[in-house]
Amino acid sequence: MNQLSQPQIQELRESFQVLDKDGDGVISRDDLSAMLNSLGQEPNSALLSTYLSNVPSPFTLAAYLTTLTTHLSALSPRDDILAAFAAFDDNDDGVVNLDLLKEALADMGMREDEVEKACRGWTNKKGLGMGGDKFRYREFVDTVCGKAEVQE
Ligand SMILES: [Ca+2]
Repeated sequence: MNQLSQPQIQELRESFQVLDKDGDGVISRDDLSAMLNSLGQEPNSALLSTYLSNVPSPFTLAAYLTTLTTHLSALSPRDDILAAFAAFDDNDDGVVNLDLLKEALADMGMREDEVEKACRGWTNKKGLGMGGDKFRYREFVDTVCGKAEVQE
């Protein structure tokens, strides 16, 4: 997985422009120093060299995107997604209230039909004493991201 979505690229492009203080398309030692200064840091020369030795040179927008894409794909999306659902799971039983979840996803900018489609198949219909439809998120994550087994 090596693809960023358009909104992600746009966001990264904007963050690059913030880092590229003098706007010449390359994040240089001076840019980095100025950025750290603006964060209240006073970087010494050795620290700057350490940062810059970890990134491609010249550190252009293309290099920046490639570097961040590599870092992003190294994260574990499965755990991130599980953690996001678990925040709605008060009694930790692997299901969440579907209405709450729908609201949250809508808040995150998902359209209602997208939410319906995403939740279909992992939903327990409302039953007596159930207090509303439930979404079986653990099964959902297992299906979408694969089980937690380590491969390789
Ligand atoms: Ca620059």
